[in-house]
Amino acid sequence: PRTVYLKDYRQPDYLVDSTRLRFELEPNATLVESQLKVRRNPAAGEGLPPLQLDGVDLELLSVAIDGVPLGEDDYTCHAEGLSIPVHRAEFTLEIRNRIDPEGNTSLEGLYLSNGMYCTQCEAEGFRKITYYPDRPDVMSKFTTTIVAPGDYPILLSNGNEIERGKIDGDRHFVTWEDPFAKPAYLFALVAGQLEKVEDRFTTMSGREVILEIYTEPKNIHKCDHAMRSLKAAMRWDEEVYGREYDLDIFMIVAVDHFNMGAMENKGLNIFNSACVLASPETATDAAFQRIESIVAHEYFHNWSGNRVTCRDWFQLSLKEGFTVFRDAEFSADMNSRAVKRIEDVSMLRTSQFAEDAGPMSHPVRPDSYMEISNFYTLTIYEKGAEVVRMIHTLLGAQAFRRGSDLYFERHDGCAVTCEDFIAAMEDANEVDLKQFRRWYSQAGTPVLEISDDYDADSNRYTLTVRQSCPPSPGQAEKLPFHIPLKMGLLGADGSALALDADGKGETVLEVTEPEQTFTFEGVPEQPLPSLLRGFSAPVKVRYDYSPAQLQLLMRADSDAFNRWDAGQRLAFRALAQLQADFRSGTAMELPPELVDAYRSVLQQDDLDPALVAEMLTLPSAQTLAEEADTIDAEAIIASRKYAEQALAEALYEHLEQAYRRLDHDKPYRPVAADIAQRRLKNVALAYLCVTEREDALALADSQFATATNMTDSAAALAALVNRADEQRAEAALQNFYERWKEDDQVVELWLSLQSSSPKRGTLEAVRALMAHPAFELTNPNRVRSVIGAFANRNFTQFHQPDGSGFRFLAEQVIALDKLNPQIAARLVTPITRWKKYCQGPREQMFAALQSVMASGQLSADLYEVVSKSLK
Ligand code: BAL
Ligand code: ZN
Repeated sequence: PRTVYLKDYRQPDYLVDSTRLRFELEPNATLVESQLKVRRNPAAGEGLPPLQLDGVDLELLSVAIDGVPLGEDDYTCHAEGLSIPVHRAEFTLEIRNRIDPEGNTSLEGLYLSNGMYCTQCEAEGFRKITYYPDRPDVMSKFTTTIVAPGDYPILLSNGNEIERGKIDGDRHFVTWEDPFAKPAYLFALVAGQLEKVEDRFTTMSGREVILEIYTEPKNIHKCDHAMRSLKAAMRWDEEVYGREYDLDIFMIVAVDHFNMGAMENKGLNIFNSACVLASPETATDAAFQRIESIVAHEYFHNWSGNRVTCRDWFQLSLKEGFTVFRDAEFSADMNSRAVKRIEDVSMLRTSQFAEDAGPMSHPVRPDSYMEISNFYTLTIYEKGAEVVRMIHTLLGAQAFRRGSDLYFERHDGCAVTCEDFIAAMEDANEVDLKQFRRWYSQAGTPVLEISDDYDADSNRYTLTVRQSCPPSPGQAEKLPFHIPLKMGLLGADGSALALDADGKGETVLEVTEPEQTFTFEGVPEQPLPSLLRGFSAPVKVRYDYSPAQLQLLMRADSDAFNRWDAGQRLAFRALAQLQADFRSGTAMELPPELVDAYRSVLQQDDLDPALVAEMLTLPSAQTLAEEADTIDAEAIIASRKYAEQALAEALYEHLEQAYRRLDHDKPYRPVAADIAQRRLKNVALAYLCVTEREDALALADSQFATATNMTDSAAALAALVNRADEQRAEAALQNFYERWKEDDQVVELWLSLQSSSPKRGTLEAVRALMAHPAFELTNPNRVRSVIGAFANRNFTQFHQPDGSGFRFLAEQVIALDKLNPQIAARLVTPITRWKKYCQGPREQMFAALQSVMASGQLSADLYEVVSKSLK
């Protein structure tokens, strides 16, 4: 495969003012007719170079220019598209081609999912539908006619419906017109036997918009939450960003076979069923919250992505980082702000930091790629969102809004760059973000080493901050970043100390130098610094806190995020010591301060129960692995297991009280206060069951038998699967499956609970699940629920010392690559991090990765990841 470089970007030679498409749907032979009004791009230079169109896996039937058919010698058709000589600066191009939706298992382009036609075009899927300049800076007005037999009653595309009717015999058609110019990646088509839930939304200017959610008939009762979330998101975007919806109709369709979570096609969002369908009986709180945030994310793209789109795919974070920031703020407003932040930061620290330190490390705006699908990463999305958040922190909410207003106004209808986004922020506020731009171009996670000094005679306190950033592929040396370091100071009793004469209790230090000192005058006592409040920058902070200082921060910091973070640091210290003990063969013993700290968290009645739940949760094995210089999986597993057991035993009565105190009979509502209660209740239950005591398992049995919502039911099942004996766990699993086997989303939960269980999810059990009728290698959700859950969420079984987990993953990746390269390339990730492991697993992972490379012709997707990881 070829490498594409940002530095080679050139404007498109030709523009497409309008695109008319006509589809005659047939499972194996869909006819696609296109009519493009093409025009030489005056900004691209002189002369009339050949028109280059992208096209993959297409059967070309005919080409005509201005109504005159071209012969086969009049153009060149190659594996990646068509090259057509051009003689006029403006012309109409007509192309007919055939495609095979049924045979399309890559789930890019047009394909069939449970008999429903649907599309996925981002990033480069449109070229699997027809020949086209498939690049985001070619924006065109689309009109789409879909012709299908009568057993496909619902025919949808982007924009507004303008015509429908019957054709010969049994067939019918619908024509859709999208008045907004868009790149091909935002095109969508759906056809099937679908039912819909309908609602209305009145926009801030008083326009009425029709809202429709389509699903298979059996799921029609699962759309209410998505509809509620959609309306909340529409209102929020008006209130917070001044953005109004622009078409008369907004549609969402749920699809079972989908590579991503969802897709923001103009006016016709297509969703992975798992990210849109929910009912209290079948979906957990986590699923409800995920749906709320993804529905909002896709809706927000209508402005940050569709109205203003990306010039090229190197700019992907322009729309994704900004939109993730927008959806995170929306979720924070809808739920507990602190808990949302903790969840996002946990994920970033565990998975994005690992990506940033691994072989696929890349800047938020990459310089090159082989296959763009590999760059839908945590770095582009989550770190990209952190970069936007830092601008928000540096400028403040009002100035940020001025910047976003200018950005939308200046670039409406255009395909632009990350540079344009920053420039709008600068121009609207007369600020200089020159150095800040390095966040877009430099990869790796910066480290802040912080030390301090207090001079009691002068009441002067100084903080010294040193920043560094480890090398990453292609970037040995890094220049200093511009880092917002939000902080405050605590006195010995935990009260906030004033940072200046005005009594300010919190500030944002702007770290810009390799080493920098910040001085605070008039500090009356030796302070305790609370650093990087709210995780104000995606960096690692090293400061030598004592256990007592961490306990004080846990108890008294005004920043809820840092209270949690102090607890994590305390747990980290303890777990690091336990790992050292394990390695040296010393008996493990939990430091009493960790037990004390967790006990007082359980006793603090004024805390949000969701925050308590987070504070009681030990750093995951994956997080410990990310933090380690060399990963010793055995020591990590042993230390965590020991710590969990010791905490559960030491705090048993407190946990039981917490469990019993929380309301068990409330009718289900997916609202923050109730979610928080259920979360704490179920964290307590999980801890109690760690002891494997009969009275704890009896609580799980009872909760499992009486639960009226999936959150409680799944938590009880997980406790039994992870802690009860074989027979008891099996009985619960059987019972659950019999009850829910017709429900796809619940079956996926059932699969993933088993695959991710350290006790039940052995490799043998995972192979057995793959032989279960519920498993399907062509369905990404099933693959993620079984193979993905095993490799990413079952640290214990995946890292078995014999290396069998790694070999298994390699086998599955090889098989999957032939069906769905995007999924294969994503799934291989855990073994690409071989360099960080100690010798045994390092060699085993490397060998597994080599076996993938040696297995034959790899897709471009998989080849890029594997070849970069073997280096
Ligand atoms: N654009 C791909 C799906 C998403 O990020 O919304
Ligand atoms: Zn997105």
